Amino acid sequence: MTNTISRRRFIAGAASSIAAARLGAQGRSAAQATLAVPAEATGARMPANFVGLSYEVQQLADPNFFSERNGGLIREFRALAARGVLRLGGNTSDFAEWKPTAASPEPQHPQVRAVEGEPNAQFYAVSAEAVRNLARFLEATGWTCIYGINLGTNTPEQAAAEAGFAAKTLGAKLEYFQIGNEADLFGWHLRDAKTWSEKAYLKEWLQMARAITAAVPGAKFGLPDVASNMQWLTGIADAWPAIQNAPQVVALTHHYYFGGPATNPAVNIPNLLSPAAMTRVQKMADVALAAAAKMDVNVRMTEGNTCYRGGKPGVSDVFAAALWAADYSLLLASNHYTGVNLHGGTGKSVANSVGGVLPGDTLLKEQGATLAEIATHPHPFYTPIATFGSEYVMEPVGYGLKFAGALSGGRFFESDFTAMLQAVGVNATAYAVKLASGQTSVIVLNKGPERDLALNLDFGTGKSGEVETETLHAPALDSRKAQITRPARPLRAQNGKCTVTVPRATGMRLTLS
Ligand code: BDP
Repeated sequence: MTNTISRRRFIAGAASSIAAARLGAQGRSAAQATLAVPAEATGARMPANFVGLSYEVQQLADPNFFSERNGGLIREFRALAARGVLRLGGNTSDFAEWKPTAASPEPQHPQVRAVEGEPNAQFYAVSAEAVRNLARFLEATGWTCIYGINLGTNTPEQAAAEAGFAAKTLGAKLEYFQIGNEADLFGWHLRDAKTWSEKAYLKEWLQMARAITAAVPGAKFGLPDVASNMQWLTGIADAWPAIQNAPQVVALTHHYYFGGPATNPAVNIPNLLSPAAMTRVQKMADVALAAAAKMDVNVRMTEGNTCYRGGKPGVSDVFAAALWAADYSLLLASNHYTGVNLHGGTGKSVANSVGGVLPGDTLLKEQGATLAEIATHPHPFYTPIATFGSEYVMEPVGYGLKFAGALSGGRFFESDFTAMLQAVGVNATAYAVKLASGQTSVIVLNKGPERDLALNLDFGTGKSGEVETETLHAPALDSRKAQITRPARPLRAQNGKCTVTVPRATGMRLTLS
């Protein structure tokens, strides 16, 4: 891939500055590094609407949630990004039933196999009113949506009826449909594990997508929205050319959670922020990009977060999650992903998606937390926008996404800043883009708690001017609060060069004006 080639070339060019930086770091508490921004931005473009959130479809069971009257939620969406993509899906999406009018009868539901230790599946209705309100909510936020249709317990007729109404009502605010959530896990409860595969999925998917396309000419789709089996993307891309009369697919999609569940001791701050965590993301991205190239479509990370089954208190809801989210988003953006949707929503909808209880609550109770203490945590623990009573609050993980989102609309400079920083012994990553305005903007994430980073940043010969800085910070990695602030006075770049210290456990954005 050109990406890799030019990255290697850049490393070779930068080898001398790495060596110099290594020497400089010896015997000091701050690591020293020099990053030189290449002359041309030739990497991925980060779409203007890159930032995304993912919510359970069950959230639509309350038509007042995504509604133009829900001012607090609208405010937080807008604070997160001026343009973004709301993805509706999650486990609950495979138990939704379409209810076009108040008098519509409940459809017959197929038998769903009971899973030991889990409550029975709960079906719920998505009404026409909820879809109408969703359209107005999107209008008020400036966002668009990816609309999830039930595959697990649905018929092509019902799917087409719902999609027809959604397409008409959402208009240009509909990015595309997805059919089924994490179908790679259907063998667990919704299908026969012995016969279920990506081939069986594709057969069912085609039947539904064709029914939807008949109702919505030109309907667009993302697929397969898998939990983790990346081979499905490869298998689908290989099978695609032989499909006659194929529905219009615009994106390959998948999910990624760092780990889980909350009771897993490996889900902790050092592991979350370790370079190895991002190496795993890169490996998945390589598979997704190769499959997408074969199909000539985009890739999107439609769902993910720090810890599955609703998140982990003290990991998902603290500042470490902000640094993780910023790094994860920018790594995917620099890998040509068109967006990232961090999962969240209300405690009830996400608890319903994972069997009724959030393991993070069980953990807190075991640790002796009182109900009042438990109530200070967001529910679910990983949600970017939390609900506390009637208030909506942006959580640290949301701040991380917002911070990364500031590079939206830019084009990446291809470089391996991250390898250079790690070579000087600091757990930091960096990304640089040329913004749509023509300005160069660099984000440095010094994720480790140990070392400050003394950075010599070179924007390029002849480029002088003010350097605006913006900092993503908190008192500590396990702090429940995150902040994005701007110092009163900007820095100055002389002949392209400026020097700055990025403190440990801090993100910094530097923009040359
Ligand atoms: C994903 C599901 C979503 C869950 C989430 C979780 O799609 O519905 O809420 O995991 O486990 O796999 O937190």
